[in-house]
Amino acid sequence: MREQLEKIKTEALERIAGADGLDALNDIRVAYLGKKGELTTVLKSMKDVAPEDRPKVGQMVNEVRALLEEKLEETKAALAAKARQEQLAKEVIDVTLPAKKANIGHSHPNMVALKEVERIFTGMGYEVVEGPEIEYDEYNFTKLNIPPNHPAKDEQDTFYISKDIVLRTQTSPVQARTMEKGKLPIRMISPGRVFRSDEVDATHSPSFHQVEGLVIDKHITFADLKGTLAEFAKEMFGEETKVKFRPHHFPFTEPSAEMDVSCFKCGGKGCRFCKGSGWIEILGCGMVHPHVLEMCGIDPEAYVGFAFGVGLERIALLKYEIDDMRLLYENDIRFLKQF
Ligand code: 2U9
Repeated sequence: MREQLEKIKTEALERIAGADGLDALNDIRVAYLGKKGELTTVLKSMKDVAPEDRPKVGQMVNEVRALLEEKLEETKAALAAKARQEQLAKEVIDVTLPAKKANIGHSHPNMVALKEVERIFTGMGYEVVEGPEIEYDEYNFTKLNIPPNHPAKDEQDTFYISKDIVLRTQTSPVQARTMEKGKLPIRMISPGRVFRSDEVDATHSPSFHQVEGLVIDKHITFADLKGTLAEFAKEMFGEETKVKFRPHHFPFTEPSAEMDVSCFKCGGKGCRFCKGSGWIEILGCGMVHPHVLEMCGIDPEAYVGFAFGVGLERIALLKYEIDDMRLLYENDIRFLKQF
């Protein structure tokens, strides 16, 4: 019995030492210490041992069991530690590797131009106000002194949602709504998307962007308008930029004008860029029509104002020398990255 126990012990210890994984180790435990394991079988055959030898043999079986259990635990811990190490080695992160380049887009030339316009006017104390793209006919036309039979109201020029609701054709309704709130004086610009039922070509699109400006206060004159817009032109196109005003007509301003800037490409001498004239048309403007003031709840006897409107795409095309408006709507990152 003693030799049999020694043999079991030596064999089991060898197998434990050679175990290459937790599963193999468990198989060894079952083979020796399990219900039908070799050591358990020895214990069951104690009845064949002479009664006086039983305590001694019993003690030997217990010692072998304790030793095997201890070795099994030790080896289990060692194998688990080894497995952890191997897992960690697999998961190792090289923090010195360069990061993957994120594909992050680029500001649109319209946005670059708008930020510049906003910087210039907020610097002069103007507020930036935005409003809805879907508007009542009343705010888009009536309150701006555009009569029911005006050609701008034709379906060929305006997108109608219903008889009374349109996609705004200008951002002026935002100004009309601000005037109605009655908080005076007003110094505001309203940038945003506008819609006109135009065919797409190099200079037209059914949806484009405007920035309109409005100043309402006491004692405002056309000289204020000229000084403000001349300053805007200098900041936007360069200190040497000159401006000139040509009489024009808009229903919402009286008198009205269009403003040209001296060509920032040739300095006014005349070139391909300004079609030889030395001047480039940039915006429309005028003194707010007294009817508009009245319809928006402002007393035209007490208050006066000036307004202007500029197409953002037009500014972007000129400033960045882009010759086709359609390029601004393709959002090709190779194009956008140039600005
Ligand atoms: C109120 C009163 C008057 C806004 C104005 C223009 C002149 C103008 C065009 C420029 C190019 C539109 O984008 S464009 O096609 N706009 O010429 N806009 S004065 O006048 C206002 C606005 C609001 C209450």
